[in-house]
Order: sequence, then C-alpha cells, then structure tokens
Amino acid sequence: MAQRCVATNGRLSWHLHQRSNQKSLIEEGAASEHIISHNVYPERPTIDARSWKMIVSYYVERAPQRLPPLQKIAVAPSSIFTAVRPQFTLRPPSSTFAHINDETGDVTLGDAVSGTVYSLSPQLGEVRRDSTGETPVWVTWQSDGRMVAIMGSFSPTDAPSGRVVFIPLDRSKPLRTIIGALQRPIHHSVADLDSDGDMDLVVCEFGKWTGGLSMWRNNGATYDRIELRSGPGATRTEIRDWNNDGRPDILALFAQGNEELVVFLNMGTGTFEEQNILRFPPSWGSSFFTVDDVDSEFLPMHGAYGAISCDFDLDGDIDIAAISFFPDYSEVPVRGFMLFENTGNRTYRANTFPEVGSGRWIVMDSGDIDRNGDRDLILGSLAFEVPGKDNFVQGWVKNAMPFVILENRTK
Ligand SMILES: [Ca+2]
Ligand SMILES: [Ca+2]
Ligand SMILES: [Ca+2]
Ligand SMILES: [Ca+2]
Repeated sequence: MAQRCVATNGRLSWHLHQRSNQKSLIEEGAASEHIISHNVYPERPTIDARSWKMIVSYYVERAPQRLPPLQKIAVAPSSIFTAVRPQFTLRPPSSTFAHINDETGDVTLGDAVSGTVYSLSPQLGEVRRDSTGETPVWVTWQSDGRMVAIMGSFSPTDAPSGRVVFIPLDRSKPLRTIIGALQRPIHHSVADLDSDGDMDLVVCEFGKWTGGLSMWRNNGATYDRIELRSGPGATRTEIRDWNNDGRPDILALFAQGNEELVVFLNMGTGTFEEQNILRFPPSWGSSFFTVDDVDSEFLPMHGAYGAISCDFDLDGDIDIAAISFFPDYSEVPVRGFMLFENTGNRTYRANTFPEVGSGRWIVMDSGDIDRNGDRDLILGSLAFEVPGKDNFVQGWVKNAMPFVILENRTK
C-alpha cells in the first residue's frame, strides 16, 4: 500500500517538474476554474527534485513487501437474517443508495446507469420512477416529498455538475432543483441549524481535487451558502447536539488526502468552530461512519465500506452489520456482508447469508420493512469490475438483482 501511494505521488511529482505538462493535467471546462483557483497543480515545483527523491526513498525503503494478513474469523450462515430476492430487476445492477423508510417500510433505490430514483412498496413492487440525471446518490424524506443529491458525474471530476433536487410526493408537481452547480455532492443532511424554524441543509461535495463541505441556510425562497471547509473528500455528516449546548452541531467525515472525522460546533449566527476528532492515514480510504456507544474490539474485514450498529437480535446488546465493496473474491463464502453478532464480553460471532455472492454490495440501510418490530436490512449492488474475475461481473449482470432484503427472523 505504502509503495503504491508513493509511486502514484512520484508520477505526479514528475509531472510537476515538467512545467509544459501542467496544462495537460487540468481538466477542461468549468472544472479548470476550481483547479486553478485552488492551486492544485502549482506552476512551479514546490520542492526540488533531490528532496523529492529522498522522501520517496524514505518511504519505499521502510514499506513492507506485503501487508500482514488479516486475522481470519470463521463465518457461519446467519440464523438472524434470511435473504429475500426482489422480483424487481435492473440490468446491470448499479445501486447508489437503497433506503427503507422507517415510518412506512417503503423502499427508495437510486440507480446510476439509468439516472433514476425508483420507489417500491414494502412488498417490493415498483410504485413510481423519477428520472434525475446522472447518479442520484443520497435521499432524505420530508413530509411532502424527498430530497435527493445528484452527483452529476459518477467519474471523478471537479466540474460543478451536481445538484440537490426535490421530488414532490404529489406527482402532478415537477421535480425541482433546490441547489445547483455542486461538485459531485454525495451526501446531504437536513436540520434547522440556525434555529429560525426552517430546515437548512449540509451538503458534502466530494469533488476530485477540490470540493468542500457547506451549510446551506434556508432563507425562504433560496439557500445561502456558508462554507465550512473547502477541499475534496467530504463524504458524510451526522447532525446532533454533540456538545449538549442546545444547538445542533455537524460531525463530518473527510476521506480524500486528509482523512479525518471533524466536528463543527455550532456557535449560533451561522458560525462554526472546527475540532478534529480522529485523523487517519491517507491510505486508509475511509468511506463511512456511524456513531454508537460500543466497547468494541477491532473487527477485521477486507475492503469494509459501510456499517450499521443496532441490536438486530433484540437480546439487549449492539450487533454490527457491515458490507465490503472490496472483499477477497477468492474466498468462499465471499465476505461481502458480515453480521457481527454480539456474544458478550467483547466477543462477536461472524455470520453471513448463503447468497452473499449474488451481488457486489456497495450501500446498505436498515429499517423495519415488514413492520413487525425487528430491524431488517437492504443491501444495494453495483456490478463493478473485479480484476481477473470477469465471471463475477457477468454473473451479477445476468442476475440483474439491484438489491437484496435481509429479513430479520427474530420476531
Ligand atoms: Ca433554519
Ligand atoms: Ca451544540
Ligand atoms: Ca444483540
Ligand atoms: Ca422486521
């Protein structure tokens, strides 16, 4: 891992030493303004070639030839969850979110290839579809409709081609853009941050080399931007009153370059105080966080991509459901989903379901889809290349299964 990082940066540095190439690195169109104004590729090298070589050798000489193998834990078939395959199909499966509405059990699915938001009943029949443009990626429910973040471009770019839209429940009303010209927005949260009685937004613009995290203050007709942090990698936020002073604060994950968890404490009047909570090495590839009171050991899982903590088996302790988008595909069963069932004394039993290989799980949500008092799971699949294993992708495409429901058998 360390060697690969250094090699990648080495190429970048080499480019930076060829001044004539600076232009070729900058994306054309609207993205170039962002890249140039943020000085992503400086006109002149920021260090001399000799120093750069010394830095490279420092890391290469100390990097291990191989990463130490993860501790293996046995996986058993889950006695808690049973997989339910939906009749609803999409080919290829390219789910970008899969959401269970806690109040109703309704399912909302984002599909990258068709640029569509699908609404399904709790019985998984299609109720409606809304065309949104490229890659709807996050949804929140309001009383009269849904807010959806649209990335604008699935592929990395700095172009401001994303937006947040509102899809009214009333089908006679059209979909409307709430905030436009965003740099690959991948997440939004809704809360009344300025305590004036209306809902404001916090939008993560992941971007590529640039991007940012902003609060969007609701002024009635439009939203005014208050930038919290500029830079790429804003991934996810959770709004709660983290310091118990009565004002809602923003916990945010940044996952590009400076990987860290940061809290923005709400000082009122639209100002925030930024405090670092956790910082991770830039090679970790942070992708998700959730907050719960868990005394946990480190649970090994290659390519872990998302986790939900919840007492799934209703025995009074918190279990952890996790998905991996980059599992080891030579393993059977492939560890694309694991339920870490809490067995007390900080020990966990790892479960999965027999059909775990039938999708490449990229998104997950929990909710009580059958309204019987226990929490079920939905896993969304994206048929994405597995180097050297074409048969996997072909299988997923043929299967055309955009998601699976894991029905909780506790109740
Ligand atoms: Ca407000
Ligand atoms: Ca607070
Ligand atoms: Ca439990
Ligand atoms: Ca249930």
